[in-house]
Amino acid sequence: MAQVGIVMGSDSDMPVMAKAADVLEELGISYEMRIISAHREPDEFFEYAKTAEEKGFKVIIAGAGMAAHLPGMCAAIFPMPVVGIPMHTTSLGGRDSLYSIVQMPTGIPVATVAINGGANAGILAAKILATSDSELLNRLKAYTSSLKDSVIRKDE
Ligand code: RP5
Repeated sequence: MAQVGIVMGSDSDMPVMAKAADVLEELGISYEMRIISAHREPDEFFEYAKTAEEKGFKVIIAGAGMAAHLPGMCAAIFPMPVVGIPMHTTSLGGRDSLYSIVQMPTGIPVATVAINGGANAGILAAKILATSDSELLNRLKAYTSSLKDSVIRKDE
């Protein structure tokens, strides 16, 4: 059973979303990845969001661009945390995506990472899961230490 659902609005989002998946794999977290457009296939989207809890997801990572309603609509339906990734766009540089995802109404938050912040979305999802998984927390600590080591190496 997958712990994390990764969902994106288009296959054009895949290069960014794959970075979230890479982090989850590195940390030993199971995930299911889907491409579902909330606008182009609303029935499929609602089915996905409504069944996400019974499928066992503890977090959803949702990425979309432009009028990026997918993460917010996941948060409206799925009762556990949703991490949103705004996609960079050629017309407005991703500000359209960012504002669409981050400006949620009170009561329906989306934990929004930076534009194209796929890796950080994976890390944030891992940190959420680590609040109730001490072994994962240890793996996350090792991951964070490895980042520190890489900074030190660059300084030498
Ligand atoms: C959004 O529109 C998707 O998330 C994607 O970022 C953007 C463009 O989609 P395509 O026209 O490339 O399919 O729904």
